[in-house]
Amino acid sequence: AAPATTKEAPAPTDNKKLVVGFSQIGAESGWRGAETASIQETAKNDPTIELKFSDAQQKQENQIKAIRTFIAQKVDVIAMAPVVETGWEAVLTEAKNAKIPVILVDRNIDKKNEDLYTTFIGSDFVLEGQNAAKAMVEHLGGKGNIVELEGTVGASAAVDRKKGFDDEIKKHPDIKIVKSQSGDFNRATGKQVMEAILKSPEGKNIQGVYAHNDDMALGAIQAIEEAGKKPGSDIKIVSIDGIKEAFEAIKAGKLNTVVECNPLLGPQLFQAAKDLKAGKQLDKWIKSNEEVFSGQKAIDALPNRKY
Ligand code: GZL
Repeated sequence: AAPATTKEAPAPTDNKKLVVGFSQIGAESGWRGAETASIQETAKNDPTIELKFSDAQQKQENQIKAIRTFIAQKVDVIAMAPVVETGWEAVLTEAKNAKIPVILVDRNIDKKNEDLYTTFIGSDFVLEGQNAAKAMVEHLGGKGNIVELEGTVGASAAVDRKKGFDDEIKKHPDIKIVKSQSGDFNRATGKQVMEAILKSPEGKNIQGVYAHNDDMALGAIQAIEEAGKKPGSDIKIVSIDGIKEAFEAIKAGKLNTVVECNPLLGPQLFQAAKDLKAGKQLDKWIKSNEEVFSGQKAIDALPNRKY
């Protein structure tokens, strides 16, 4: 007779996993891709976490739908990167009524709705804008005309990076922002906007470009080169994020300063979710600490950059 097989005793049922629903904006930039990878990898490597991930393809209504689905699925925690600051009151009130805590990641919502989320994990965008302006002032020697490529209209990262930069530039009367337009945090759109500006009357006399993220800066660099000018020397360029391609552009002399904005928020997100479920009190803002990179400092940092 066949030897009796010793059936493995069923593994003890895992303690219930912590179920986190995450509504991601989309895949508009290298930074966004790095953030998605960080969140998905952190969850994959943590057996106590179940991640329900939704990509909204840049549409707020898709984020709202995803949050409603998470509520229906009775997830433990809802997390999201809100594409814009407004329009969240109804759906986040539904989450509150369902007693599901909400964690904001990398973008914030209107201050008037701050009772509708537990914590914001992300950067100080006003400070990033100020740091970008200080670098630009230095690169221009205190005078010149600037083009500003803004992020997604209504996104907290764009609103605050603009505020931080423009308020700092106002202290320098010989520096003028001659054109400010959204490139939607996207490389192709940033390039198209820069091409059009270079062809316009203002475009004849530009000494600097401030881009709210590296992807639009890299698009602008292409447009400047195609217009026969030298990015990084004829036109100084300052951007925010710190993706590897921006460090490589600094090394190639085509970009002058990048202000780092940390996308590797997976570990902080899931730690905050666990702390919440353990009944711990979270700070209202879990702030990312970041650096500013130019010249040799950027070149030396390049080999160690993780995104
Ligand atoms: C910043 C994030 C921004 C990045 C862009 O926290 O919201 O969105 O700077 C991304 O690259 O599109």
